Amino acid sequence: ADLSYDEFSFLAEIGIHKTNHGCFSGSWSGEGSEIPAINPHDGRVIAHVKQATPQELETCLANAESAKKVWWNTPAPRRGEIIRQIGEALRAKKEALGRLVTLVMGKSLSEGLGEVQEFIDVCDYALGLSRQLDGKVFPSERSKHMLLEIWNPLGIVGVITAFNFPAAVFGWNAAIALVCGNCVIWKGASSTSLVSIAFTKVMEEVLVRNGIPPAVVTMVVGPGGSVGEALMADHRVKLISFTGSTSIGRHVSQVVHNRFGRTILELGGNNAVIIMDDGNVELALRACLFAAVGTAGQRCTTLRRLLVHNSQYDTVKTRLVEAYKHIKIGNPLDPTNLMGPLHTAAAVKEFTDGIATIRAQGGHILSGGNVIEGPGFYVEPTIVEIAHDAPIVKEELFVPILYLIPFSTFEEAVAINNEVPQGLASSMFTNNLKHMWEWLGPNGSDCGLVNVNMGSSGAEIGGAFGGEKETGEGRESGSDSWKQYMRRSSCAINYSSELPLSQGVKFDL
Ligand code: UN1
Repeated sequence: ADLSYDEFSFLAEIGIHKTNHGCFSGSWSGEGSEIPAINPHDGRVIAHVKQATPQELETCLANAESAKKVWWNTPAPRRGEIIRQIGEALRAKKEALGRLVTLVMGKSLSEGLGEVQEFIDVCDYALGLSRQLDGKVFPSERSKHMLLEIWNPLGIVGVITAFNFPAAVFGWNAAIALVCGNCVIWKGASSTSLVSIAFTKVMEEVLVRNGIPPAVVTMVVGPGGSVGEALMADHRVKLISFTGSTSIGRHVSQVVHNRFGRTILELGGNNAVIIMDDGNVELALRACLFAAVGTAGQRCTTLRRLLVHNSQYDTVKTRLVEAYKHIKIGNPLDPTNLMGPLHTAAAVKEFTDGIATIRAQGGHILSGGNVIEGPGFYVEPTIVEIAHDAPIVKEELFVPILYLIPFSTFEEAVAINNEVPQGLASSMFTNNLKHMWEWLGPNGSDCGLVNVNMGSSGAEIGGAFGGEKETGEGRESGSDSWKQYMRRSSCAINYSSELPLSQGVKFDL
């Protein structure tokens, strides 16, 4: 067959072959049907992957169940040391892994490398955390009693990731879940399965080198309808961390909560940046360009709605339309290109359907709006003028379409920011302290990520990442997100010779 595999010499370096096993249960297998890995740049097949069957998923879970006690009895600082080694192994292969992310996802090379860097950073973060998984001690109301809390691992954590961040989002979850003493089972998007395979191989090598059962990290590539459903429904998987669309996320929530499992849901965003009358337009334009066009508009934090104060509207509009003419689009492996293709042919259809709906709802296209002819899934980055309350503006189109919306007051801007069902990322450009603090407080943005004088995307790992409303629930990565990957044991200890009851209750015979 016409495989482009041989054109990418870095693939062999990171363990990717022409045909790959799509299941790691402690050893590699793949009994299911074969799927192609398609290069979004030219639509050609890079390599093939043999998917996992539900039976192979079962092997993963059974092996993880037996590995979990070894792992959770490994002291946390030792776990941190092993995660540090995973970070080192990623550093050693950063160039090839970054290229792989770019090749199969289609994001620019700088962003592909950035994903590997984000995984490395969160490994360092987890190393620090490994000596800080602390509980509290409380004063007891009873004499010679002690109240304290101990954080224990959950067991197995399932991580289901999307195509747009095929490595970094797994990294956030895996590094934190592992340092907390959990085993991790990973189901990545099928279309980026080569990334799941390559990163799992890096982790396998480190675990084995340290004498840790490799089933501490297992991985499946498989259809959502069979393998995905079985993973979500399984009682051994105590937490499912899911990244994807709101509609699938709603289903995941129902399946997992129905069995009283836990979820972290990172679903759709509909992110706004507000440029106030005193906002720095130079800064804002640069920030908005990356936030709207970076990753070809396929981040959950992508800027979708740019709200501009009337006094600055015409300037921003003219300058932005001009800037869009200079965005270099093309093969994302060429580092001079800022924007690559969309990820799939389905995304191109989402773009064309979206443009048709925008036109039908009174939207006016200022720039772009077309599919770029030729092989690969390329479209023009697009700017649209449309009413802030048009129905299409309330939806998340996962493509590079930016809505330009004017406003006249701070209150109006905040109301528009908050009027969509999603609540992930937001930002305001202002130098007015009063407006800034209002924006961060209860009368301001209702999103999980609230920025000032920067774009909506590109969050650092140190904060807790996540959103409100239809964006889902829970937080990943930094701050105290680790607590979601553990169960809290509240412990009451009596070291007296008496048995006083709490609340002064008497119960003596
Ligand atoms: C996502 O799009 O799924 O803040 C996550 C950002 C990235 C993560 C995006 N660090 O844009």
